[in-house]
Amino acid sequence: MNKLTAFAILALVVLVAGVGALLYRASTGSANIQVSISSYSFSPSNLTVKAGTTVRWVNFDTVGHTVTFGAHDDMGSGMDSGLMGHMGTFSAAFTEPGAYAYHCDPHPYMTGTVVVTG
Ligand SMILES: [Cu+2]
Repeated sequence: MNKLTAFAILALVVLVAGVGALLYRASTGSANIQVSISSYSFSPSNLTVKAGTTVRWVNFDTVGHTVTFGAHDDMGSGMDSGLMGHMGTFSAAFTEPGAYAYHCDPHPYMTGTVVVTG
């Protein structure tokens, strides 16, 4: 095989890999955004994402936390992660534009907002 053929094959492999990666991304939706929970706070606590984005929370604390949407005194009004232990995760897809406030149920002073833009 001459050098030109080898280069053509290499270029084709790179192209196929690139297209494959794009298709994979398209099939799994928009980019995922991560919110860290550590030292009793959400980081970033205020997040703006485009509609269709999946946000993933990861609890780096050894203490259990929740990601609970809606008011603290109005349980059941929205999504709730349930208690997440160390390295526990919770993912939520945001499809409708709006501002979504959440807090940690055991520690209501832990608050955050996800703003979804169209
Ligand atoms: Cu908490």
